[in-house]
Amino acid sequence: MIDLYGWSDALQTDFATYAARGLLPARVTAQHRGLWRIVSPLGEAAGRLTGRFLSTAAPGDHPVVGDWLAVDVNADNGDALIHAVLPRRTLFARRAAGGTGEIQNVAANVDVAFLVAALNGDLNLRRLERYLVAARDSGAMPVVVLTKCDLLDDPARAAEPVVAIAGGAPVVTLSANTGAGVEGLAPWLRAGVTVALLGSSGAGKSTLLNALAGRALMDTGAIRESDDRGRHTTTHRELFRLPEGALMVDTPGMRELGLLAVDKALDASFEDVTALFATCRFGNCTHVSEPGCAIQGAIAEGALSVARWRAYLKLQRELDFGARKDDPVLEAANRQRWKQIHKSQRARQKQRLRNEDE
Ligand SMILES: Nc1nc2c(ncn2[C@@H]2O[C@H](COP(=O)(O)OP(=O)(O)O)[C@@H](O)[C@H]2O)c(=O)[nH]1
Ligand SMILES: [Mg+2]
Ligand SMILES: [Zn+2]
Repeated sequence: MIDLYGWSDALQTDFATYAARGLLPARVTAQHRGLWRIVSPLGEAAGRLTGRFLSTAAPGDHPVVGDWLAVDVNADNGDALIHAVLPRRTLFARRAAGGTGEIQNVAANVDVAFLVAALNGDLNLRRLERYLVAARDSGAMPVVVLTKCDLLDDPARAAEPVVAIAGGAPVVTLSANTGAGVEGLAPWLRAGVTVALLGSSGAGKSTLLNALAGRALMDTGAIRESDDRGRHTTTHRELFRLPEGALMVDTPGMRELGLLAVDKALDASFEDVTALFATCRFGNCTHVSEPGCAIQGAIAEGALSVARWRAYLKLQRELDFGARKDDPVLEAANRQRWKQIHKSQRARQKQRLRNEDE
């Protein structure tokens, strides 16, 4: 059962100490107030945290959708007690709205982040840049998904500015309504791969999920429009199994995506900008008015847009501010996470090269 939800031999190895205590592995598929819907080898169940977990864990350690757990399932009523959250391979988090700086974990163990935006209306490049940084920082692979191409005469042209800011992330243009372009997502919709849908409300996330699933798993804006009883759209996060075997997490739109990334994730998303720094005449160039500044030069030539340069500065300021607010422990954890991500990336790369050799 949990094999269908992405359980792997590597996870089984990590689980050995819990298995020895008689606990079962389980994955979080949805989260409600103080209650988690989980799947374990015994099927679906409702899980609660043990008293010990509640009294010792920080809120950041509480389970979120996508987490792997060690649980104890009560054979009589099927309820589960959550003893532990297994180490997270990736974690998508944000600074919550309202300036409190509170960190909110959104989804764990996501392999691929679909950053969903509608091609029609106001396609906001600055917002996408922000999502790209957050996705890279989570450890997941970002893929930009541009929806509603059926509403445009020339969708490829509308997608061009997005390709320019995507920092090498794949960009897929599609329509969930007509099915055009949906096959472009196939490389990531493989068995055991966890994909998260992220993006503004109304972008078409739930419609895409339903189209891929072949049935209405989540309410969409379309239902709300045709139903005057006011059924609402996505208000919670939930993980579903698609027919091809991929796991997909739908999320409600986030009005604000406060960043808490490390500089590396920002730089990876803005390689076109950061590559210029090395070619400024002065090593300590502030890129404002120094002679021989490569940034100002690129802007003058039209090779770099002022809007993109400003976006970089804005996100960097936000990160500096965030880093100061963070406690050092959190910052250290963040860096540790990056180290691990890079390690596994290197391992994957090696594996790939080895496969090519064979
Ligand atoms: N024309 C068109 N409309 C779409 C498409 N995908 C979604 N929509 C509409 O966009 C609105 C918002 O969709 P929804 O899936 O609820 O967005 P979400 O908030 O991101 O989950 C609804 O009215 C959908 O019918 C599409 O591919 N083409
Ligand atoms: Mg939705
Ligand atoms: Zn400069």
